[in-house]
Amino acid sequence: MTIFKLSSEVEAASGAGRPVVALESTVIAHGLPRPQNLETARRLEQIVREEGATPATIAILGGVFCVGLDDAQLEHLATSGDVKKISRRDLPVAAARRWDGATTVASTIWIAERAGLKVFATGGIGGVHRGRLPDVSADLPELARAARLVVVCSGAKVVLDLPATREWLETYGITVVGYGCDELPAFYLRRSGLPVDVRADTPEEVGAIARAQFELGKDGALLVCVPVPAAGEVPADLLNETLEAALAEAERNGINGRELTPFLLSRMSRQSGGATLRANIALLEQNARVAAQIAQTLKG
Ligand code: PSU
Ligand code: MN
Repeated sequence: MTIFKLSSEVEAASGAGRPVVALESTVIAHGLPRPQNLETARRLEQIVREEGATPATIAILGGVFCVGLDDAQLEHLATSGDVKKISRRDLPVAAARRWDGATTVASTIWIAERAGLKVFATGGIGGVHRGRLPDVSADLPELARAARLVVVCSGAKVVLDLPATREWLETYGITVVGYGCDELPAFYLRRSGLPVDVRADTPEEVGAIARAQFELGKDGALLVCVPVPAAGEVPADLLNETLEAALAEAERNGINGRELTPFLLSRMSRQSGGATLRANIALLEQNARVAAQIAQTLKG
């Protein structure tokens, strides 16, 4: 059974030391509504290409861990409705049972590293959830375990307990870079009031820190946090209102586990009249661009 499959394009680029950017697929299958999910998946790949890098969207199809998808595969993920959300714990089951699955940040990191990729772009990472249950996304321990990987995001999703998530990153020694910012971005918001470890203003500055980290052999992904573009930011009042309502509704309906994040994101989008959705797309596009620019500095 062949479990890993690199697309010929990704294999050629990676073999020649050309820049490649990994992209996750949970955001396509479970994070964004139709039809924006497929449009965004295609757009992210296009942006990576515009920056001279090769996109490698990662997903599981028929149990095969695919690194680099063709358009029909992207469309299948976005429209099938029978694509599972695969975190790290689900990887062996997905392979054995030949599932179709979209990979979260955690499982995308796991696959990207094994495919030898160095840069990965996403929207917002998972983290420590609010609420009574100690629900901590598998994204965090996987970020801590990874090595030789730069993860570009807009901080942790604002639905989370951001101070607790920030502490977790510090405890596990994950270096947090603010890209053009001094505060950890809060996904739909540009600021959180929480500090980053260092500010970098150019892809070259990030590349230098990444190369030092790789040379040291230090574990933990290098977490590069890019604030949502100002034009896409959700007004704080609107955000707080919709977030409170979504959290209360999740609590009332007993939504938890892997359902929780997609539930909160979709409720907030509806309640904000699409403002959070526009912010999500804007930050995803920007992160893909920044990731490709960083990948350019790490090629070879
Ligand atoms: N970023 C987005 N939208 C998303 C996600 C991230 O802009 O839907 C996904 C990622 O795949 C992340 C997952 O890994 O949400 C976190 O889910 P959980 O809290 O269940 O670990
Ligand atoms: Mn969880």
